[in-house]
Formats: sequence, structure tokens, C-alpha cells
Amino acid sequence: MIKMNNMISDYPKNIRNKFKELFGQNPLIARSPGRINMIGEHLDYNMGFVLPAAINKAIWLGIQKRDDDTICIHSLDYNDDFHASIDAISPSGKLWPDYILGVVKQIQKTHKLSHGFNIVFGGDIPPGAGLSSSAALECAMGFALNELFRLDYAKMDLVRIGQAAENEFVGVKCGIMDQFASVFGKKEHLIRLDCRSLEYVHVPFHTNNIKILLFDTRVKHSLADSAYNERREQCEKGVKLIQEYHPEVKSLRDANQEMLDLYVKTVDDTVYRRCTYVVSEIKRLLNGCEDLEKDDLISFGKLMFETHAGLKDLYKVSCKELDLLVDLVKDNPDVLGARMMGGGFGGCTINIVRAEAAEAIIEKVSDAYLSNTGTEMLVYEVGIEDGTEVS
Ligand code: GAF
Repeated sequence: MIKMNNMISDYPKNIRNKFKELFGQNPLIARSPGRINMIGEHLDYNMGFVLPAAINKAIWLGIQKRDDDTICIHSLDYNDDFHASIDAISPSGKLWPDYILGVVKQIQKTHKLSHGFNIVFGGDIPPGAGLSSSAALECAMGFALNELFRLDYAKMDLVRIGQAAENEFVGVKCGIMDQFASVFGKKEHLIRLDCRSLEYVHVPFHTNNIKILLFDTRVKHSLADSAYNERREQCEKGVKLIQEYHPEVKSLRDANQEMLDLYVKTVDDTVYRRCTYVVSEIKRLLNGCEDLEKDDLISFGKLMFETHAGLKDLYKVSCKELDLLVDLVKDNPDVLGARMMGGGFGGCTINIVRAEAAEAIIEKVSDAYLSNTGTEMLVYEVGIEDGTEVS
């Protein structure tokens, strides 16, 4: 079994050292965390609710002005560089610079940046594991530019800038959850976000007797982005079909099962199944929030298993490795809840487990995963942390 530990990160120090070595400057540094989501998957772009939290894994991005109009970026983790002119930004041809360039492009819609800048960044959010390392990078970049050029954006503007960068520059039509969680995270709290009104509350979530474990399949599906965009289109199609009879329905948030049965089922069975998942997940999330108010993690955990079933059978965004990891824990009384997390097609499951049983569960699941797939899974024990900040 390979286990990632949760040591205090050396990234801020390493970034300062590398900055000095490459550019002879002292940077300002933005930290932006990854996220988990307890329940409410694929609901953000359907104007539903989500229940994410920022975690103790983050991207750190150091930045300082240059005298010319060049953007010089160094990635610590990829040990790779990228240069661009601030007046001629276009997709880089490799993915990682695009999250940064996409944010610059968004900010340039409202501000002329007077200088180029140097960047060194890195972090301990495993890429491709469904923990939103891309959103964290976008938000770190937004906060860093905001501070460096004194742009005066509010936090919510920076959330939207990150999301727009991903939608328009990277081409993934993601919702607002990941960037919101990264920016508005609060230590030991979940965020109950209404994705229609953008109103939110921080819900206390204490981990005295439990642990949050992420089991990483290490599967990264190359079609995940196109399948994600396809799910979004299918939900929009469901809304259009309902609107022929109920023009007041603006998103699946306004729909109910009866509408789906009457207006969608006979026209398009695939769209019907996708929309059925969404409508039932919205209800599940609201029930889950009531469970949390009562401190009833047993009932909450059952809902997590139901969410997994919906994502697997109706929304079809799971994969055999994720299903295996959920199957391996579903009859274990020390695992209160488990499900695939994030966009899907690989990445992690999230497991709420009794603290005293965590080690034994990890060992058992790791061994079974290895013998079933030939791959060693990774395990991350995560804590809930504050959102983006600049130092
Ligand atoms: C990805 C997206 F980026 C989010 O907006 C959200 O839709 C999530 O998948 C699924 O809940 O992380």
C-alpha cells in the first residue's frame, strides 16, 4: 500500500528559493486548496445545491512583476517552463499553463496589465484525482494577480474568473463548485452552496470520531472532459423538453419526477435517466443536510451510497475501479458512507469511516484493490481547511 502523508508543506519555502534562483526576486504567494464534495454531485451546473469543503492539499503560486511584457512560468512539479507575451495569449499546447493563461485572459477583459510577471508554482493536490487541482491553480492565479496589480476584485469575482477560464480557455464546461469551494472554504466546515442564488452557509463538520479517507483509483479517463460536457448537454435537453409544457422551468432545479415521466421518458430514455439522477440527488442533498443538523452520520452515509448508485447506473459517470472501491466497503459497518467523487470516470472515492477502524480498512481495501486490478491505490486522509489566501 502507498500512503500519502499530511506533513506541513514545504511548497512556500521551495517556491521562494526557486524564485530567488530563477528571477532574483522575493514573490508574494497565494495558496488555494483542493476540495472534496460530501454529496450533491453534478448538481452545480443544474442550479442545485452542493456540499463541498476545501482540504489540506493546495496549490501555492509565487508571483512578482517584470520590467517587460513577458509572462515567465516555472512549474516546480513538472520541472517545466512556459513563456508568453502578455499581449498575445493563446492556448499553450500543453495543459498546465492554460489554467494560468486562461485567468490572465479573463482579467484582461476588464483590466490592462501594465507589466509582465514571473511565476513559480507547485502543490500537493494529486492531479487527475478529482480533487480540483485545476480550480485551485486558477484561483491561486486570480488572487495573485488581484494582489500584485491591486485590481480590487471581490472573492466572488475571482471565483467566476476561475470558472470562466476553465469554460472558455480550457474548454471544460464545469459548474461553479470547485472554484467556490477553493475560495470560500472554512476550517472544519462544509459549504452548503445554492448554485442558483449563490447563497451559502458554512455547516460545522467535526471529525473527532471519524476520518475522511480518499481512495485514489489512479485511473484517468481521457474522455472525461467530453463526457462531462455531454452530460451537461443532456441535462439541458431534458429542461428544453419540459419547457414545452412548463416554460417556467429554467433548470432541473425547477423540475420534478412527474415532469420527467410525462415529458422526457418517451422522447429520450438516456436524457430521462440523466435527469432522474439529478432530480433525486437534489432531494438527497436536502435530506443529507437535515441528517447533518441532527448529527446523524449513519443516515447521511446511506445517502452517499445511494448517490454512488445513481452516478453509476443513471448518470453513468463511474467506472469499474470506482465501483470496486465502493463495493469493497459497502458492507463494512465501520464505513458510514462511500461514493465516487467529482466529475467521474476515475479519480477517488470519498469514505467516511470510524477513526479507530481506519488503518484496518485501508489495509483491507488496498490489498483487495491490488489483487483485483494489479494497481496499488493511493490513500489520502484529508482535513478541512480555510480557502484561498495570499501572503
Ligand atoms: C467537476 C466540475 F468541475 C464541477 O463543476 C462539478 O460539476 C463536478 O465535476 C461534479 O459534481 O469537478
